[in-house]
Order: sequence, then structure tokens, then C-alpha cells
Amino acid sequence: MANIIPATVQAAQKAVMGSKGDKIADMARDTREPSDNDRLTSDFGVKQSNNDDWLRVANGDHTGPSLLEDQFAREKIHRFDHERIPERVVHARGAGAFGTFRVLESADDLTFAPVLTDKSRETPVFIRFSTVLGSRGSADTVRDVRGFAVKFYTQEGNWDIVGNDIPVFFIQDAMKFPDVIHAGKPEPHNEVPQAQSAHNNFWDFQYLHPEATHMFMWAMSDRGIPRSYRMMQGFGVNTFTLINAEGKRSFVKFHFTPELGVHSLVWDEALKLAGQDPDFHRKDLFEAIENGVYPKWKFGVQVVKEEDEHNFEFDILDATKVWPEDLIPVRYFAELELNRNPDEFFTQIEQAAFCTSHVVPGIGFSDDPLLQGRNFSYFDTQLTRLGVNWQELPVNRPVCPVMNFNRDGAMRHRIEKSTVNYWPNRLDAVKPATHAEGGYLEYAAKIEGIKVRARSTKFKEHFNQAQLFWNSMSQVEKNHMINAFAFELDHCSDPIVYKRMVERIADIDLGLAQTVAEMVGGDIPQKASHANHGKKAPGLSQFEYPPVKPTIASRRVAILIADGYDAVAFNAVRASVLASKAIPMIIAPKRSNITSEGGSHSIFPHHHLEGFRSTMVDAVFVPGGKQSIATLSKNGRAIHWLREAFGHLKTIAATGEGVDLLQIAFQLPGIQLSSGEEAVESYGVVTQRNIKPESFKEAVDIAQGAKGFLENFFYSSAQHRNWARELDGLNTMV
Ligand code: HDD
Repeated sequence: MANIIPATVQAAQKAVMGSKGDKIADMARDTREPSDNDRLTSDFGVKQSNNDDWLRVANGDHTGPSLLEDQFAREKIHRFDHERIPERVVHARGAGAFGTFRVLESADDLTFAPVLTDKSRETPVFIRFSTVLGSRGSADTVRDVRGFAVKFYTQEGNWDIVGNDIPVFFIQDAMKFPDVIHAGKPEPHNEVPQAQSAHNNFWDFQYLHPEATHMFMWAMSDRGIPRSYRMMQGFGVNTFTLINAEGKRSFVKFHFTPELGVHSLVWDEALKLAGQDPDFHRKDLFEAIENGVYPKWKFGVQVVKEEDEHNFEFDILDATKVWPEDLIPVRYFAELELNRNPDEFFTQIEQAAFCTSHVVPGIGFSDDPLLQGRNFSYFDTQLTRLGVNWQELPVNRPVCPVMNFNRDGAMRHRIEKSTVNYWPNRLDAVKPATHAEGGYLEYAAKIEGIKVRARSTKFKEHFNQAQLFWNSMSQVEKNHMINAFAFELDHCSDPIVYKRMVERIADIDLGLAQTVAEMVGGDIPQKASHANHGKKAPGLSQFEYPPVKPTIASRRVAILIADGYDAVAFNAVRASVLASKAIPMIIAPKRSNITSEGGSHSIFPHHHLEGFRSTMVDAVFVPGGKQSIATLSKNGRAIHWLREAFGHLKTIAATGEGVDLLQIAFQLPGIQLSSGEEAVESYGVVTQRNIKPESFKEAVDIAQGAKGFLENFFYSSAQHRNWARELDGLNTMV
């Protein structure tokens, strides 16, 4: 029987795929790297001798008109004119990386998909993180939901989980997607605001659309302002199904939980970063991978047996509901690591395209009405953005063989060598695969019913889980949510919008509604429209996800110095920061050589105080040195730097005269500072006044000893933020 894949092509495919279906090797087929051995050519390959001057008429020293004849100049301009493709209609701004997925414990009781059962496999993956509302050029740190889209390049084909960092959604039915997005995106008359939900239309929709209540609570929580893509959970959101070898089907929700813990920015920091470093998240991901601190997530599923589908208060197919973890715990059994940055943003991130409908044998859909609509929408949007052959693009193409009779269309790359392009054909070429050969089989679900435009009764309850979420927040998170509502509704100019929203919040919690009403100018409600049931559930507060082990790896630690700094303390701390795989950032009043006390050392700082702000680091260290501290204490920006870092609840440490600078900056009676040999930790401020070792080695030894200065400094920094400072009202100096 003729095989339609010629032997040479098969061999080439095998060679690039390697035994693991290596995606990096696969993309390398289309990668080129310019070098000084290369010579300039046109796109049609002819060498060119000038890349700067358009061919034109010259008369002596005078130049005349440019000539249309210059094919090379025209090609350059034409190509440039067409560089842009439509941005994604949602999730336009994003960043991504490549990595690997490994199964630690087979889930073969649930599925026969090898990607979830075969422990010997390393499945290549690609993730794109994103914000939802902003345009491609908007800021990273805005309050928004974050996309968490994963492509698994399995040997059975591509599997996409197109998820978010929040486990629920604003709507239950895909038909409402254009409305929720139109309402959230900039308003139609003036295209304002960019990348923000703080406007009339967004909140008007939220009120008029009670099923969004649970999700807007999540969006107003700290989940809406993550510290890093690496510190977010990922959720498949929709209900999928897994089918095992016996043909038994279970309903599942997919979860990714980060090893670094779940952490957020504080709101003031997020606002400032949007201007000071709009690429904050994009750079953070790139920097961590570049430094070899590879972000990792554990992967798991919540499982509901088919026979239990209707045994819950909520409908398990309703994407506005979580499956509370006290009822349905997460079963973690695999891990995902990101370990490679893209080589080129456009071809590998911008052209990446996901489809919820892309599943592999052993994984299936459910009747979740949001998922059903999504399964239509994603393929369709790729046609507009990338064209019909989008699955041939390097980042999108599977690592396993692709063979069918889909043909032609704009920008077809693959060359199909055959006399037939239809099925059935006389060559018997490209036969449908049997189930035993790995052919996808739809689950034989029994369906009966009548055609209606309606949803089940359980879909109509909207407030129980919004209350559950609010009740499960820690005090700190509750405070942040109150502030978030206060900010957002203050940006709504139409009284009907903020007044009604206060009424809606009274469906969740009367106390919350009263506080928000006072802040934003709504009528203060006297009665809860739905009494709060008072129940809590595990897994909702992000404080339940600390780092697996306390670490400062990949955190940025600023070291503030000026001429005359204490070189021994400086070097000891910098070396220890580096040894912990964190990133020291040396900041001084100027970016030119800074000389130590006594002139024995000098160092070229990374940035000066005006160029690089405290918002861009996680912790600050101020070494002593009389002259250095005298200079910094007279520098308004240095004082502001420390006050701002303190206000943003970051760990701040100082040795020697550096302690005096903290005293000047904070002047707070509540905080204890070291006055002698002892390292003191107080509200995340770590100080040791007398640290006068003779040598660098001695300094490191002292620092790393029990209860040592460094131990305290690093432990405190690894906690991410000092919440006690906020709870005790000490953080008012931002
Ligand atoms: Fe969507 C993109 C996540 C509902 C229609 N969506 C998109 C991306 C993510 C999500 C992460 C960016 C993918 C990338 O990085 O390229 N979307 C979700 C989640 C949803 C959801 C978690 C709810 C469970 N989406 C949803 C619905 C529809 C869409 C109900 C339409 C009926 N989404 C799209 C889209 C996008 C998209 C218009 C824009 C760009 C793209 O697909 O590739 O088709």
C-alpha cells in the first residue's frame, strides 16, 4: 500500500522530532541567526550593496527625484508597511516561554492520554501569559485577569489548556462574550480608558449581569495584580472530561499551582509600575529564565465522577462557580517547568495561537455552555489573525506527523507530494486511524431533550460563592478588596453606576457594601439583600499558597550606596544574594564609578536613583559607610526610595551607619532598630549596627550564622511582603 508521506519526509520529520518530540529542535528548522559572515540580500536572494540610499538622479552635488526602479528600496518599504497583523481581540498583551511537562504519578485511573499517564515522557510545552483588556502596547501591571494559556506538544497531537489565573468567569454562556468584552474594553465614543476596568461601562455591565458577581470579586482581589506571571495559579476554568482505558468518563477541572507561591503587587506599586516600567512582568519572566531560576508549577485535577454530576448545590458545568476544595480536593500528579525564552517575539509569541477545542485522545469536553462556544471561537479568530494555514507556523505546528487532505489556502508551506487529495482514494492513502492506532473517538454520551434557549435552575444562583470567596479572604486581602472597589467605582462618573454597584455588593456582604458606599458616594445600604451565609472554603485565599520552600531566588534586591560605602558589608551581602540566585541591583545617586570608604574598592552601579525606582525591586539593603550615608541622607530621592519600599511592605535591611539612614527615613516609634552587635528584625526591617568584620569571609560567616543578619534578611524577603506593617497601620508613607 502506498504511504502518502514520502520516506525522505518521514525521515526528516523523525530527525527533527527526536525521541521526545523535541519542540525546540522542530522550531530550529526555521530559525536563522545573522552573523558577520552573512551578506545582505533582497528577499529574492540577490546580494545588495547598499542598504541606506534610495536610487535617485544626481546632478553634481545636487540630488534629484528618487527612482521607482529601485526594487530593493521598494521591497524594504513594502515589507515594512505590512509588518503588523491584527492584535488579539482580547488578551492582546502577553509574553511567553517554552518548557517541559512531566508526570510524577500516572493518572491512568482517569485517562488513557499518555501525556497524563506516561512517567517516562517529557512533553514540550509553551505558555503565553496575558492581560485581557489592554492593547498590545498597554502596561503589564494593570488590574485585570491574567491569561494562562498552555500548549502541550504531545506525540498524539497538540493539547491546549486556554486558562486564566482566576478559576471562574464573568459569564455562563458564550453568547454573552462580545457583551462582557465590549463593556470592559475602552468605551466606544472616546476609546477611554486603556487596560482598566475602572469605568462606567464595565461596572454598568457587572450590575446588570448578576452572574458576573463571583468573578468580579476575584478580579478585585489581589489576584488582579500579580507580582509576577511566575507567581500565579493557572486554571482551565471550564469543565473538561477525562476518559480511561475502560471507557469510564470523569469531569475535571485543571489546576496549576506555582512553586514560588502566589503573590501580588500592592496597588500603589502596580499603579506606579504601569508608568515606571510597563514591561515589568514581561521582563521578570525573561530575567528569571535567563538567570536559570526556572518557574515551576505543580499540575493537578479536581475530579467528579460521572454519576456524581448532579450531587452538588451548584451545577458543575457552570463556569461562574468553583468546585470548593473541601468538597473536591485537587489531586496533583505532574509538574510543568518553563526553561527557555523565545528567540523572537513576533514569530513565537505573537503568532502563537490556542484553541480550547484542541484536545488529544483520553481528554474530552463537557456540556459547559461557555466551553462549547469557546470551541467555536478560537479557531475562527485565528483565521482573521493568522490565516487558514496558521497551524503550520513553527510555534503552532505539532511535533507529531500531520497528515490529511486539507489543502491550499493563503500561505500554504507544506508541499503535499501525491496524485490524490481526497478520501476515499484508489491508493487507500491517509486512512482514518482505528481507536487502537490512536484515532480520537468521541465519548458515546446519550443525549435527549428538547431545543430551548435556557439554562438549568442551578445556573440562576449567583451570590453563594461570591460570599464564600469574601468570607474566605484574610483581613489583609479584605482590606485590599475594599480599596479596589473604592478605586474602581471612584472612576465611574455616572451615579447610577456606582449607586447600583453598592446595591449589588450588598448581595454579598452588608459591611463591605456600607464601607464601599461611604467611600464612593453610594446610598449606604441598611439591609443585606442576600444574607451572608458565613461559610468559608479552603484554597480561595492566595495566602494559602506560600512558596514550597522560602527562597529569594529570582527576587531583585537593591543595594543603595554612595561614595564612601562600607565595601566589606556590601561585598558580603552582594555575594550572598548572588549565591542565593537572587538579583542584586546596585543603585547610587549617579551611574558612574562609586568608590568605597578608604578607596579600596570601586563599583559601577546598575542604575541611578532617578532612573530605577523602588517599585522595581523586592527588598533593599543599605550598607554603612559614613560618607555614603551622609550623602544619601541629604538626597530626597534616596529617602523617598526607602519610604516607598517601606510603604510597599518590602523587606529593608541596613548595617553600620546604614541604620541611621533608616532612622532618618522612617522616624517611626513602632520599629526597633539594632543598636549593637545583635541583628534585629522588626516589621520586616532587619538591622545590625555593629558589623565590623575584618574580612569578607568573616562578614559572610557572621551574616550566615544562627540568627545572623543575612538569615533574617533573606527569610523576611522570602515572605514577599510584611503584612504586619500594613495591619498595624505603619505603611502610610508611600
Ligand atoms: Fe478566551 C483568547 C482565556 C472565554 C474567545 N482567551 C484567550 C486567551 C486566553 C483566554 C488565556 C489568550 C490566548 C493566547 O495567549 O493567545 N477565554 C479564556 C478563559 C475563558 C475565555 C479562561 C473562560 C473560561 N474566550 C472566552 C469566550 C470566548 C473567548 C467565552 C468566545 C466565545 N478568547 C477568545 C478569542 C481569543 C481569546 C476571541 C482572542 C485571541 C484568541 O482567542 O486567540 O477567540
